[in-house]
Amino acid sequence: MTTASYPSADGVWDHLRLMPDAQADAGQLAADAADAEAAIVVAQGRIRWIGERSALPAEFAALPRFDGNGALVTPGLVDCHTHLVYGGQRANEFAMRLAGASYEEVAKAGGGIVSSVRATREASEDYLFVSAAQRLECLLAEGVCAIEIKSGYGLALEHERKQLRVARRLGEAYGVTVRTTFLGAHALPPEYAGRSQDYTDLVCQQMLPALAAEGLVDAVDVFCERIAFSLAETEQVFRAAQALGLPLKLHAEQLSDMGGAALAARYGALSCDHIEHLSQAGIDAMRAAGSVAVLLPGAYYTLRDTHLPPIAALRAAGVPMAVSTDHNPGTSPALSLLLMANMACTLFRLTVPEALAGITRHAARALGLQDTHGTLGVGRPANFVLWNVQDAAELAYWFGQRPVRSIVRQGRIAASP
Ligand code: DI6
Ligand code: FE
Repeated sequence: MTTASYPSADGVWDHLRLMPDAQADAGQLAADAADAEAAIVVAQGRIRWIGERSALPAEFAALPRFDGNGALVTPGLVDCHTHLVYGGQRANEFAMRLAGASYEEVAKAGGGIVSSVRATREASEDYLFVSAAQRLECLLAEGVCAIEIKSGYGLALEHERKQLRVARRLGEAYGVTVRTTFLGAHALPPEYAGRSQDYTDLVCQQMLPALAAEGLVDAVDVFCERIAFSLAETEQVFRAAQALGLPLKLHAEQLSDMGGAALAARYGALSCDHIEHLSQAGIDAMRAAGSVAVLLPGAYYTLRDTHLPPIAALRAAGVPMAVSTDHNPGTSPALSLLLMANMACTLFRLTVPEALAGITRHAARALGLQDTHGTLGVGRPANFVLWNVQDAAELAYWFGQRPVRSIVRQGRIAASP
């Protein structure tokens, strides 16, 4: 299945109800979604017009019609934090943990992140493509139209390259917007045990410049944590990324408050992710920098974490909150963004509108894609989803259901009954 096999979505998408807050420019549709039926005109793969159907300009009257039958329409979903490309899986660790093994015991038994590094290094590029494609298809079937994919299971130039190449190939094959993030500073590879500084130098001086020169890097991320990279090492990577003009993201304050978010904000990071242990100083710095807070309830759930991210303080500060799967084989084997929206509500107490903005508008911002994705607006690539639901709240309410009616991705009909 490639993008060429999807039919064009050009025409009038009629009898739609717009999700509240779906539009880039709130002024375009006067009446609220619940009251007025809307239409969206797609031309040459872009949104040409959007508004109340009764106001559809005559010039579009003769275009092909797609009857939405009153379906709710949302912007295409955006999954803004994933580690989708890796070898193997780690279900055995799940079983070990259920039997009482600690994280250290799992690691001693050859598990943990290094087991995924081993499997990724052993895997061919084609194997990685096929296995990640299966996972990507789950996310796409639920209406994901843009996705971030990180490296970080290669931890050596050729293997990080392999992961990022697969991420690019997935975007081309499926006609989905893929943002690649270089996460060479994810863990210390076994051959660098005890030589963290040497590995950080390698990341900054060799891996990152080489991969950036190959056009494989859209952003740079670091796992800043006691068990991963220090604040000083994180800053070193940030400097290297900044010198190359690349935007930054950070795995920050997941297990402890390292002050990573404030550092990332100082460097103008697009987002700080996880942030269970984020301090008020970190929140203030993020607000000042305009960084997005990316919430990852799948990892919180899998790790049976009990330390909630500071949602009320983030809300009070007006920091935009995104919600993502954090799909990875160790701490979040999640392949449903709608389930993450549900968990963000039940576990983190987001409101439904916050959760829905978290998987659309704010997720796009976390990737620097706010001008093209996450909202509906004239001139944007046509990325939207028609849902068989009465109420937008149902998108966060059901779990295990996939109430998709049609998906328009990059101006093509990627799924329809
Ligand atoms: N934070 C996480 O929770 C994952 N990576 C990260 O930076 C864990 C990845 C793994 O266990 O494979
Ligand atoms: Fe992650």
